Amino acid sequence: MINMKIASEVAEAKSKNTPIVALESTIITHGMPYPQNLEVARTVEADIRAAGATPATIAIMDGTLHIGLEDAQLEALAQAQNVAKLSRADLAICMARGGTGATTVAATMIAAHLAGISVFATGGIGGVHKGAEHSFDISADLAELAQTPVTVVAAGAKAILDIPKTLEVLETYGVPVIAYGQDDFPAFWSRSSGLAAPLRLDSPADIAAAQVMRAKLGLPGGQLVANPIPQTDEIAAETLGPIIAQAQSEADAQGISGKAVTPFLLARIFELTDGQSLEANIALVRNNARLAAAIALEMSKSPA
Ligand code: PSU
Ligand code: MN
Repeated sequence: MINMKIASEVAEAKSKNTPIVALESTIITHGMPYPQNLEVARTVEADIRAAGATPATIAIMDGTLHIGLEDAQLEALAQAQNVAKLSRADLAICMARGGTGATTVAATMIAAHLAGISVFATGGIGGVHKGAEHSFDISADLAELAQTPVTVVAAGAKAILDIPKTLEVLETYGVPVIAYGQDDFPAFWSRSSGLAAPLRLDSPADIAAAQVMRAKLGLPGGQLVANPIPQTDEIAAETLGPIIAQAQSEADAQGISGKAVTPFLLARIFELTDGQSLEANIALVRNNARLAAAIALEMSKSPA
């Protein structure tokens, strides 16, 4: 038996087989500054409810795996300092020691699957970092997508990553990378990365049917749905390019490595864009939450 607490709202949705959307907590603790992080966490949950699904924000608190957080827990997490950032490698140790930690995409997928939730919305996934040919910095999110059957809705991969290499690794791992409603693979703050996505689907029903078919075929793993940021909220790639390059060279100069890289880059880009990157980030997470709810709704009609 694992120490898992399913929030009452989520438990009710499960028993009625109504749609549920999992949400990660690293975006709250390491991806955005307080108090905007708390506001976003609440708003995204509200978006999912408005779309007819139940949100389940996932985190480890005092050794318990929480599937769905009460508002007071969300508030505590948003303000907490030095929270662990948990991925596949450190989830078990944190729980075994009674610790507290925020879940990345990889750890959230593991937890969602344990709780019987098959759709998850986030901002962007981790991927292959620029310079990975030297640093070997490849997010555990990619290997997770290859083995855990959860559909992850993200706005593509952040432009802080090496997008061509990220797509190559996903292809090697056999992860379906599906652009939603367009041909191009989106680049988080921008609608296009300039690269075509390997696959394209135009409806939540098709995305749900694809995941169900994967399970029927006995194929492990999930799918990455790459949902472009709404047009009105995007930041042009040309504007961001030099800023990302500056943040990256600062990270290199300061010897930032491992888990610290992504949070460092996000925080620097936030400062260097005077908060504009955060506005875009909020808009795209909300957009992803709405699409994830629509996919979850379709999945609840045809359980695998
Ligand atoms: N995307 C965001 N904000 C974030 C992250 C992704 O817009 O905070 C987090 C996710 O939790 C993702 C993690 O799983 O960064 C990737 O970290 P790393 O690159 O260290 O694997
Ligand atoms: Mn990494």
